[in-house]
Amino acid sequence: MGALTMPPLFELPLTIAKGYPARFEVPDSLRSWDRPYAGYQPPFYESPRLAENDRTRVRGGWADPANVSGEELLLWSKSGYMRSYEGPIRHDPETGRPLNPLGRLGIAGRGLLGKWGPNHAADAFVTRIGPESGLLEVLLIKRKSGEWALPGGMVDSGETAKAAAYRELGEESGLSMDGTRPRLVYQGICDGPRLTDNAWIETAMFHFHLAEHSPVRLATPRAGDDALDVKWEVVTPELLYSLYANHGEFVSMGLSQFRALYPDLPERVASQLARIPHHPLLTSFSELRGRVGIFGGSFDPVHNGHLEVARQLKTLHKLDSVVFIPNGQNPLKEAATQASAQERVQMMCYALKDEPQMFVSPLQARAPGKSFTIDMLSAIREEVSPGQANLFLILGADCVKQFPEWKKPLEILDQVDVIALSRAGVESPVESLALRERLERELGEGATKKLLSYFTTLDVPQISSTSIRRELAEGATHVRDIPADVERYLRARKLYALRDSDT
Ligand code: RP5
Repeated sequence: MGALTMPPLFELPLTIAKGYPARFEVPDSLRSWDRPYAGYQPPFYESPRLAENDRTRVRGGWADPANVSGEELLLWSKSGYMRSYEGPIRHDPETGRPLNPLGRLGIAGRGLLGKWGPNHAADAFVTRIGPESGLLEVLLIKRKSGEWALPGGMVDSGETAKAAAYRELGEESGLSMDGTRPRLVYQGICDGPRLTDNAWIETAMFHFHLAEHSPVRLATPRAGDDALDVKWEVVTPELLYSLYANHGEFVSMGLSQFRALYPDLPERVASQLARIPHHPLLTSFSELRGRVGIFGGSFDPVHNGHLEVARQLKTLHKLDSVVFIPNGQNPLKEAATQASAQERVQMMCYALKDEPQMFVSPLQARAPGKSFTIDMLSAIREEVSPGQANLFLILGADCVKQFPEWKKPLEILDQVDVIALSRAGVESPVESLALRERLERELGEGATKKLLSYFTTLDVPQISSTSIRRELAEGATHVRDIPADVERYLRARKLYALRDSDT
């Protein structure tokens, strides 16, 4: 059977929870809050359970009050009381209500979710090599809806996400993970039937892999709390598609990182995992090992030239993985015809879905305003030490020329190796003696040597995002040089097209 492809996060059809009114239908091209949509009139819905559990009126209540003023909601996100993994929270300019980072979902209010804005959850992705199957198995619980899911639940007030993952796992499966160190796989928004325009679920998913000698590997799980049943199940592509919400995507993300972490898996498991769709979204660097290429840029949109550069560098420099990091953008300054940072990450997810060991990080896309390379690298270094991974920063010739003007260039060179690029057949400024002398004057001899030590000339086609945007704006019916899934996505969203008639 051919490999099934896992759609990147949040391109799943939105489901709807019991009791909710029908969602106001939103075309993909008007999903983003950046695009004006005068006719948008979603129904307002809040379950009566929220008022019954109002924390300001009921002891132990888990819901925010309904009548919080716009000013107060703004204050909650300014003070950090309301906090999102996805970056700064946007608010509706009229009501002050927090706006779902996924865009318009067709229902206003909080639905069944207690908190305005992010409702924090934690999920446990527990794996073992099955004693009988000899294959990788995942622990699943049956939700009340009858769907199978990863064990997980809402984070209690004052509790950390990691503690919640341990607790939920214990409550729902009876298994205690003491002694097994989990790895953070994903932090961010989670699809599901309960999401609305003003309230959403964000989860932190932790991977517990039970080693051969772990006593828990052979323990029998017992369903508890709100789980109807619990089981170990061999991981297959079909299983992933059947799981609750986008838990299947979380599993595929976890396994993509797991493969990068354990390249020497037993052969049966390696061929089992080769059938699992690759999920390139990487929200934590802690799982990476070895030689890691860091490829920043605007990728507006990503095209085949970017992919070819990454493929060639991966082979030439024996990189274990390449992480693309689309740069951020101030949402207030976004031009109407440019893709938002979130959309550029999404396009990259499509572009990399058949490129195992290539990932896309939303690190910069989630950072507000202008973000500097040194800050990005320091954030990465907080998660992955030099002993764990060697970072190779991939820089085009123009960036090399400007490098001395960057913020803290010498510190950058302390943190990483640099792969300076030029294209075959074009005389590169990087090769010119004048440039080398200027760099030596401005950076010193040792730093210049480091900057140019992996200088690489590649034979890649000349493709530019600017000309792709121009072609689209001029109404081209087919654009060469971008992956088909990226083209499908940007057309559905009407990105880069003239949009006068949309609103
Ligand atoms: C999902 O809802 C999260 O991934 C988490 O598993 C779950 C939390 O909700 P409850 O299980 O508490 O309903 O979206």
